[in-house]
Amino acid sequence: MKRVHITTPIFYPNAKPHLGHFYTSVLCDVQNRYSKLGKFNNTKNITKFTTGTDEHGMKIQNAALKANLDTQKFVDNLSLTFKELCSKSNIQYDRFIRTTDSDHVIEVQNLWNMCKHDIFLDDHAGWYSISDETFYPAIHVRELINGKLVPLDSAVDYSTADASRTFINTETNNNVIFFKEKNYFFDLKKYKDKLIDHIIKNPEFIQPSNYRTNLLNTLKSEQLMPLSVSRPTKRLEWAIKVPNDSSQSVYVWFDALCNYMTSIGSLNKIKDTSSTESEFLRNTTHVIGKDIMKFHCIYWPMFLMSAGLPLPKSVFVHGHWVNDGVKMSKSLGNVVDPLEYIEKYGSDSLRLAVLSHSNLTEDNNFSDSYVSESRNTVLVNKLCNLISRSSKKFNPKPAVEFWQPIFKENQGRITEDLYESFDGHFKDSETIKIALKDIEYNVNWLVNHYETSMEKFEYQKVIGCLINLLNSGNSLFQNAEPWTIKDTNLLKQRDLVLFLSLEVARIFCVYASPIVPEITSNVLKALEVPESETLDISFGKLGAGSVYSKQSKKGVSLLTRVNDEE
Ligand code: ME8
Repeated sequence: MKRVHITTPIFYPNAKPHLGHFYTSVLCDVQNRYSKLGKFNNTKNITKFTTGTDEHGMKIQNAALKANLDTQKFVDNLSLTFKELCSKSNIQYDRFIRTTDSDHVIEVQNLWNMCKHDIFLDDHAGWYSISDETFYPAIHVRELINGKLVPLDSAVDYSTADASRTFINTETNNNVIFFKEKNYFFDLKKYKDKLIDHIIKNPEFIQPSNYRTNLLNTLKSEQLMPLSVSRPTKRLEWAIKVPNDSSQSVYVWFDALCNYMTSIGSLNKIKDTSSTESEFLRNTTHVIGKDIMKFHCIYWPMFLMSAGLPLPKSVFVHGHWVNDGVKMSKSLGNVVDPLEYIEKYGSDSLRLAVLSHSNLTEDNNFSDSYVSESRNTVLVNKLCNLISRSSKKFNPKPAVEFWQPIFKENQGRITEDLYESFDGHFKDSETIKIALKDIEYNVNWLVNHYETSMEKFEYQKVIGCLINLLNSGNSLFQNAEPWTIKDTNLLKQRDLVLFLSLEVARIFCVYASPIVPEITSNVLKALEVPESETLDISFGKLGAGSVYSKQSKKGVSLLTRVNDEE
């Protein structure tokens, strides 16, 4: 039994959540549900899945001011919208952390004290983006004059520039302001070689590998100037105070990254290497968008090294959802509201849609049709219709009672004589046999590749195989035409078709349960599949109870089509 910790970034509650937040959260929820499933080798993990909101900093302070609301009230309201998204999307976290939680405030100050030997006070002059909560070097800054971006003049003192002038950071196209003040700094350079060494020796630390290569190149080539980790309190009031110096407030990213420890437990417990908290920290998987790699793959490991704590196991990085090639973001206002789709198509459909049409390494364009296709084509036409066709007109109970013991005896395999039993009795036994072979092929793929694909977040591959499995189950049913069989000598063969069709549905539901938890859990209950056997693939696990029988009026409530025009 292993303890694993899975985290989403904690999101800025300066506006309602959008599809990007939904996406990262679903990636994590699927991993968490998968980790909790009993594996083929019967090991189960104890998991801690944490998410939450990043509530301090100038960005939030300014947004509250603009909304003319007390800052605490402002974050209380918006934080609830992120919680609501989780509950409506079936995102089952163990802790929803808010950086204004009282235990977190204490842990940030504890972490600061543990890193104190690498922190010093100094003068600071630089270009700050409130939207990114980051300083940028002058070389990436331009002044917007008459619609043109003009490079800065190194001879000019920009600290006196009046507020009406506009400066832009060319990396993110967000506005920047010149600040000249005293800040505390963290000495990044000191940990550069150690971090490079760690990344090289632990290929699983940053995944997928394209992001790892990019980060290594950046890390090797950059000078790594000291990182400013505080702001004067007179400029940033909405923040945690630096221990023993209330004139300075902790930089929002130092505060935010520390959530990954608070959400496990107190630093005192984490420090004890024999504690369960320490085991959770060592087995942490962070899932993040590529926009915040620098913070998670450079700053965070360096803070941990400084505090003498173990590094997380891995950081999985994903690309962005884009609209006409531009990243969806709150500040650009080009976002998709996940709740609109969940209301219309259900959360399973949106989960399946984003996971079918994305992989971690690429940016992805979103289309409405992905969600309706997931609902109507996959969940309704392929899954629910297969269950309905094989159990509504017929009573599947005798089929299960007859075939289940035979499959058990055969160790859940489709034997050669089962193939042969279709010969001569069915109109098109060759096509039936091809469908049966496809069922076997897809089931074998799952046995051999499911675990590794899930662990690498390659959900798209798994979904591809699961859909092929449903296609082969439907093809078996369609070509065998069980509804035409009246000859009593052929009833066992007809029942075999019903039994295999429902087995295909059961296997789909077992393996798709982390991805589409709502419909699969309903179907598995109706198929009376015992909990403890959830990842056992062998045929014959179908429960002998009613699946969807009109006669008994019991059964699963299956999904119906949603009209796209509504
Ligand atoms: O950066 N496509 O919060 P944030 C895919 N508070 N994912 C997207 C996305 C998009 N278009 N837009 C956002 C912060 N995301 C900090 C994090 S963690 C210690 C502090 C997702 O509200 C993606 O995971 O801007 C991205 O990294 C995160 O939301 C940024 O959310």
